Amino acid sequence: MKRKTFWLLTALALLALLLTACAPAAAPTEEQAAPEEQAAPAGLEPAKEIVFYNWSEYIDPEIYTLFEDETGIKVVEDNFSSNEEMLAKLQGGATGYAVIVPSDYTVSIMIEEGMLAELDQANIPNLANLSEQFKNTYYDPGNKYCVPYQWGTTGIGYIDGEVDEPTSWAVLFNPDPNHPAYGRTTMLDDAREAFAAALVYLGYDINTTDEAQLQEAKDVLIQAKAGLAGYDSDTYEDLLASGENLMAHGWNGDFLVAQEENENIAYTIPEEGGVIWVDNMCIPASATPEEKLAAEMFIDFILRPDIGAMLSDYNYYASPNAAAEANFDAEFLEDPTVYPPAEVLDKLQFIHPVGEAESLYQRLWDEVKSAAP
Ligand code: SPD
Repeated sequence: MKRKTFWLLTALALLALLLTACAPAAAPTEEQAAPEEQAAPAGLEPAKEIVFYNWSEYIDPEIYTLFEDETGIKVVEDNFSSNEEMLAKLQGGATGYAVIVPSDYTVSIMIEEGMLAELDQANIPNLANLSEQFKNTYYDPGNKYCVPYQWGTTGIGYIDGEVDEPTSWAVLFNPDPNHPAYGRTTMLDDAREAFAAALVYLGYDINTTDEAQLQEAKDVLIQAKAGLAGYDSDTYEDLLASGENLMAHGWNGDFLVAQEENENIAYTIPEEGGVIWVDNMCIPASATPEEKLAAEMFIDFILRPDIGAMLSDYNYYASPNAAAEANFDAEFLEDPTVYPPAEVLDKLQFIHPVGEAESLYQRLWDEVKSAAP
């Protein structure tokens, strides 16, 4: 076995451990080829139009055209910038969304609150294309409610050559006025991601509910503000590509996409560690039966090997779809920014739901946002 292949398999095995840590064991399922055509079940007509509520710049719009050409169903996209924004909108009673894309811990919260519809897996035969480790995640064993969409990590992007590789989160939390990125750095506008970075820097569990530790994390987040140009989850990679900023807390694939425009963009996970996450396609409980059927057809379409490959080719995130991975080129499969090596994976943690402490995180985050730099 080639060294790189061995390394990739080791990394995926570690990911499997992280993902299934709290889940019961699943019976292995044979991978099967994707059917070429997906027929709608008899008796119910799918909606003619559905709304896909997704993170920004996370899907190739050509996929909508291909889906519509084949099924006649039009997909309209709406975007959110954080799990909390999407959750608040749905908790506030928003309807009309057929497919949403929450991350792992938010799936747990939504299942607990009865906000997700159970999938009719008979309408999603391409589920068989998922890698084994994504069929039995700790937050949705057996894909009862959701189907993994893409996965990735949270770290720091920077302009190589202008900024030394940030090997510690201290570069954000202990800002130095003489650092070239001082005042030209952004952090994600995302409560759980921001607290995760601060907590990992302080050596605490990123899912702590200890109020003293969270206060300490709040203090370093406020301390970081002196060196920040702002909080941004949607355009931070463009601001690096244009040269306006030199450093950003963000998601691995976004930096790789921006690298197309500025080849000096690099990505690293500081030595204290970082976040690993899986985003998922789910159907809100509020979807009508027609929307739900159309949503399941869309999810099945995304799970095709060719469409899964188009997705990663566009957003540069790793795919949970084993059949799609077979279409990836070696350069992508061996890119450590996409598939972290085992020693990095070892230092990554999933964000988990923190129950009643969710509101404490939110209150402290509001205090961070409103504090003077
Ligand atoms: N541009 C799309 C980025 C999607 C990132 N989702 C990650 C959420 C992790 N908390």
